[in-house]
Amino acid sequence: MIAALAGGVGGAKLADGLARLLGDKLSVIVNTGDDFEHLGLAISPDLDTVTYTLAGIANPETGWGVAGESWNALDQVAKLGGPGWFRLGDKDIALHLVRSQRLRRGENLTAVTADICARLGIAARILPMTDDSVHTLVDTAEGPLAFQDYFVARRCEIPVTGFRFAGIADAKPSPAVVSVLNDRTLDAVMICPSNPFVSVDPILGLPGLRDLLVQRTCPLLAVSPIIGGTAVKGPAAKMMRELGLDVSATSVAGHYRGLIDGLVIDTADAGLAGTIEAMGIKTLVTPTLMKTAEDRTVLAQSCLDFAAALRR
Ligand code: FO1
Repeated sequence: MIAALAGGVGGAKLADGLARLLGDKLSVIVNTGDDFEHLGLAISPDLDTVTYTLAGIANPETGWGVAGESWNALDQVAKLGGPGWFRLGDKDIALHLVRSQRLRRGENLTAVTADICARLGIAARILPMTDDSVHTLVDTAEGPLAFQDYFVARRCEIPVTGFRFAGIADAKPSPAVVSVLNDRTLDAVMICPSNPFVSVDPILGLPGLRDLLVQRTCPLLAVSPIIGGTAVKGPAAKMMRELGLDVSATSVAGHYRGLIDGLVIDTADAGLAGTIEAMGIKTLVTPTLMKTAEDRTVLAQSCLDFAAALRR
């Protein structure tokens, strides 16, 4: 049994590699700090990205949304004076409609997600980190921005000064997440190559979650989302720079220091292994860029082998 912590596109790719190898022996715990209500619909961007990716229907160009989309509904929304900045495709809207209706009827996000995953033929368990509301706020010189306003509407252009997760103090990890992390048969926990600040920190910041990880009896490893001084996708590198950090796998190691046993870094960063090992973190140097489906399974297998070596 393996648990993976994931956010958006990069995390979903490794989760997909793990899912191809492990099937129902994998639980993916997903960030919901990006969730928001839009056009009256409950949108869970990271859950959607992981779900579509594991279902094999993700849009290969964007990484988010559904492959082969049409945009009739959104075009009509814009024509009627509604917001067109957040791109909801016709197929994608179906998921938001079904989820929103079921949440309104009183089901929780974990149950709704499980049913949608079953209907899409996904064997792995995809678990929202919480059934409670947590909203990531990005602090900027212009004041705090809601995450999607920062990410999509403002295209991550405005420099960040920090992050907050509104509601997190009153949120709980879902019972399913607690049960996975408490499972004594768990072989490893893996932090996918997701943005440490806005994808992984909301998960780690849930009350009690870090304690569950500290009490684990299996190795905890992370995969660096920074390769050769840059992020493969998304604003992680830009955020590091704006926060005054060195843009490197070493900073990722520093971020997770005291929590992880091992860090997987790219061959481009082989020269950093010594510094990271000196922090007390075992290091695996291997290709981490996932361009093809095979890259995903190869990296997933390397992570499983690394975890097995850390167990010994
Ligand atoms: N990301 C964008 O950059 N532009 C969009 O218009 C957009 C729409 C969208 C719709 C549904 C969904 O599930 C995700 C969507 N994303 C979009 C991705 C998403 O906002 C981000 O990737 C995550 O929040 C960051 O992990």
